[in-house]
Amino acid sequence: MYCNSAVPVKYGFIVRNWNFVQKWPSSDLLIVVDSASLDRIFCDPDGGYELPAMIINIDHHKSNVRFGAMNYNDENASSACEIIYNIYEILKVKITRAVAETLYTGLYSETGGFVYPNTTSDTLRIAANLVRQYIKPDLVVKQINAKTVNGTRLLSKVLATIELRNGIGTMYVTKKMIAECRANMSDTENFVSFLMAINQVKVAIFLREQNDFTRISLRSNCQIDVDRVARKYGGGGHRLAAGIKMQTPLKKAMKAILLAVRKQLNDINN
Ligand SMILES: [Mn+2]
Repeated sequence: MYCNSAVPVKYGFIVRNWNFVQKWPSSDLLIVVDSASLDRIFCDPDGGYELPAMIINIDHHKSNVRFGAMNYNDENASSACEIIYNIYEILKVKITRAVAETLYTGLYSETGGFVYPNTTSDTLRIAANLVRQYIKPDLVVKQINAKTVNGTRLLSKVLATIELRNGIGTMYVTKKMIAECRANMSDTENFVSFLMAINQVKVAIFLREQNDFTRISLRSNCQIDVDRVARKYGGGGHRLAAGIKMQTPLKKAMKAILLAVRKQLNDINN
């Protein structure tokens, strides 16, 4: 589901990835969404969490390790929301308007507004059904794309860091830039698409400075499999979009990732 924290539901908990879970009350059921492995959802993977007996794993990452007692994994689905819609259909559960908005948000966000190569006829069919029956897409999209002034100022600073070298585009954001604009790290969520939109860019690399590591987002235009590059550094994702949490400062991370991507591009061209 499209949420950034653990969400209590009627019979258990639904969690999405990005290491937000510190602890949860004991429950019988855990539904994990959009996370390739269980350690993606914990703040501290060695924290001795007491897991419920029943875990349901709903995901579309190729790298998913099937950690659930039930695994609904489909790497051809555009998004976890696409799989969830299918589950609703199979179970004949009525979709409420709030659920429809959530599902549409997931489809829209994960396909970059229905333009990334993961957009399939299934994705569009589901989106069409949601629009026909439940939602007004313009209102939902307006909410998704709403930007703060400070976030937009930050964007202009980040765009100014763009460099292009042989089809590889890089850009970065530092903690200082965020502080200067009084923005938040969450404002940078879709910035990488601006880099990927540049016509010469085959691979886009967006680095985000964190307290003691660097978060790297990778996007590919089809030629290289960025999931493979990311996995070398303990990250992962999809062939055309992947991420890494690199335990090095930004400059060092930039060097390492540039080298790895360049090597991958060379291997393909030779
Ligand atoms: Mn996803």
